[in-house]
Amino acid sequence: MLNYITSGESHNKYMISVLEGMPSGVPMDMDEINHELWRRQQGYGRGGRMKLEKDMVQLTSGYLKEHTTGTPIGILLENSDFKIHKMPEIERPRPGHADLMGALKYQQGIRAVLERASARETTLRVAVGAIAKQLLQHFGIKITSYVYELGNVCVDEKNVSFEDIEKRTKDSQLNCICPESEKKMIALIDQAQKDGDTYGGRFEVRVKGCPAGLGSFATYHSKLDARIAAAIISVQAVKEVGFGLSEELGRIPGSQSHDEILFDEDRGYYRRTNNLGGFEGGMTTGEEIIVKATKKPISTLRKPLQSVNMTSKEVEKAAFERSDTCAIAACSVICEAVVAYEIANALIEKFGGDSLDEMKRNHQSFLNQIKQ
Ligand code: EPS
Repeated sequence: MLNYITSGESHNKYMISVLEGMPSGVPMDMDEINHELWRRQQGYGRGGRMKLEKDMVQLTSGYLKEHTTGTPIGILLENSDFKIHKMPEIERPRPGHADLMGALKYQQGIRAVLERASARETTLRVAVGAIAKQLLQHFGIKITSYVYELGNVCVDEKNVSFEDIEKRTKDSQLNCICPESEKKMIALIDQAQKDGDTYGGRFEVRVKGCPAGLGSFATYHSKLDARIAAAIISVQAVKEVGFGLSEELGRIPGSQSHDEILFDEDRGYYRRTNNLGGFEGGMTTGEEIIVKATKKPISTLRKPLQSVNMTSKEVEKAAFERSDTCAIAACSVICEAVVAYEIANALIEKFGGDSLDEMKRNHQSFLNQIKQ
């Protein structure tokens, strides 16, 4: 099984992660890993920090001759904006951030909390996800995402294909599939910037090529959809997650909800529709995985909300420091990464984790079994 931990603060010198459980023999394309980090830095509405950083990682262990060795992989990223020891303490917690509860619980001030709670930590999660993606490609599994809602603008297109998403998001500044909607979203971000306000948004993550039978109905912790949901919610500022038609399933009858079962000699069992987003009983059905998520607006506001000075206990406006106006495009890329990690973990759990070749043999044998 895979496991990883991240360590590091937003303005400290290094961010590090250790990923254990990757099988041996997986070719690692460092350009591809760093390209994913670049994707995370994009998106209209990002703040000044992204101009200071050129996020790149080094693999410091578990990697030899461009292949994984099957031992723990060390991941190292250096922050250009290293200044944590010179940064002032903050007295006025920002509503929506980890500031208040973190300071009350750990008693080390707000600075110590926000530096770790910052979404800068997701650099490492994207690096881990990029490594996971490199494993997944050997099993024909691909992941993409797109932003479909921001403020009152919504791309309401049903049945957009995976390939269409890949093609139509390519030149987008917001990882969006519709240029007209994107223009309106950008106008909202511009207005928010003028108003000292921020935006979140909604996006979809898709996984194509996942075999049926990953995860299990047997226990709550073996349900793969539950693991994906927890991983997505753990991404900074994500407040909602769903699968397939998601909240719409609460409004329509069963006859319009469930995906009828068909069989074909070549394909095995398959479905005409995919309303449940690729999961039944916590197991993959072999259809595309469709995850939907909502990110709340960035909580650092240039026109701050009311707060309380933690020293004087006087009512004051919350603190402001440099931040983004909108990071929804980055969030969709981050969530691709955390989904990639969960799928890779389930794949290793099912098909064994010593070497890539062994996994491939086990994978093929299972595919033959479920076609009969
Ligand atoms: C982030 C870096 C941060 C913020 C953002 C995420 O940079 P700085 O705080 O130096 O401007 O842009 O962090 C937050 C949104 C947050 O609430 O902490 C990054 O690399 O993604």
